Amino acid sequence: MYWDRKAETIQQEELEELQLRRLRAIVDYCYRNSRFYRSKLKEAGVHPGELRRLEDLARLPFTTKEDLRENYPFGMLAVPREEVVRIHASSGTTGKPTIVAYTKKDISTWAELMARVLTCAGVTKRDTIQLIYNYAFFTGGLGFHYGAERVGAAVIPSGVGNSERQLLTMRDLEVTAFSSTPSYALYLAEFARERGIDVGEFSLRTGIFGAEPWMRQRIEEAYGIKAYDNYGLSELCGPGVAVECDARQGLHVWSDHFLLEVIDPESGEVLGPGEKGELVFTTLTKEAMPLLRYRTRDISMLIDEPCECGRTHPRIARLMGRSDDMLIIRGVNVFPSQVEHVLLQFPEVAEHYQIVVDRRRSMDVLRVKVEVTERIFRGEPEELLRLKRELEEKLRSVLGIRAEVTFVEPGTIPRSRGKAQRVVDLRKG
Ligand code: DLL
Repeated sequence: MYWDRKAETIQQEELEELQLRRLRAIVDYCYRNSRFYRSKLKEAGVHPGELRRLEDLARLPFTTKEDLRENYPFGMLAVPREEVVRIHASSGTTGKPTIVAYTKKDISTWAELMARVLTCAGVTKRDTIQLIYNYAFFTGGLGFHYGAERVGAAVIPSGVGNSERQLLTMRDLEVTAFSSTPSYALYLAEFARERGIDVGEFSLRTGIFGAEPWMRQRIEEAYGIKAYDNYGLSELCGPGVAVECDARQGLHVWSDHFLLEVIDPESGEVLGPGEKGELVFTTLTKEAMPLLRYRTRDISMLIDEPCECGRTHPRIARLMGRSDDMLIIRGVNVFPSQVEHVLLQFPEVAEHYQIVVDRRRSMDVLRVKVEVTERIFRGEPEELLRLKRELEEKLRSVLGIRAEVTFVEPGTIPRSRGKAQRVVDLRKG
């Protein structure tokens, strides 16, 4: 099932022609309308007219989050202020926030891409979808909202918080689809379990999750649904950049609107399919804040094989981490996602964990605090010891360094309504 069959199954050659046409137009547009890009392109010695092939993209300079911060709030705008109809912002955990602005057309394109996303996850006008997002600066709420309305589903804008009411709504209104951060989905399932409510008995059928790394199996089991991964970031629009189809063998990137490159984060060199690197996007159709070669810091790789769903848009593997999430522990590169991957293989472990890095006598130490299930926590000490040993062994073989596992009581690792805070690095203080 497609939302826009023609756009989603466009032939490779035609897609590349469209991309080149749009690329030339957007670079020219940036040159003419954005002071930031005019000077950046001049500095790099590139004139828009010189772009003849898609490969010429590699001649353009990168844009970074730093550029957005330095030009806060409106320095990246390519339209007059009166053309802006919406502004979202990132949380700004590291200093100034970054803002994203949209024109009327940008909002409409976004809704269209979200309609494709929702259709990929099997959502139709016959569905009732509950959107459990913070409907504020965060792009998750309104992004999904506009897309679901476009699809014609009945939308419940339930926002975050008040878990009891969320569950009541889900049950009484016979909700068939929902979307939230994966952390909140897990929290809500736990909240229900503690009150003896079986969410698996609700009418739910499908769920769409993203915004942070997540474990599919736990969510699917708890709710009895099929769960789809979707990827996006505020700077590009919000959710709506890439999504899994029914095959769930990678996420299709809507490449008629976002031109993707995968680069080596150190050298900036463009990598080929199957090579792990940083995702870089050029927006092909954005008006208010177009971005050329935007470095996301997200790590994944290109899957360049035809997909059984018939969509021709290239796929990326599920995200493997962020280059700025990478911890260097005793000289070894450790991604939090590697730890999560190991934990997921142990059914005795609950979905909540925290990675703590500390320094003891000038040596880095890695500790993984994990919640185990109630039965294990109260059970035989030998069993706990065996589990600890197995986990530590597996972590050591995957990470290449020793990690000390400690078990904590169920319910003691902080829960999040938004994105979870998985890493605590005490070395910096
Ligand atoms: O998280 C947009 C979004 C909302 C995507 C709802 C999906 C669902 P930001 O707050 O700007 O935007 O955060 C973007 O979140 O660079 C990734 O590091 C991470 N991220 C997004 N999707 C995924 C995913 C939204 N599916 C940042 N898996 C990105 C892992 C993800 N990480």
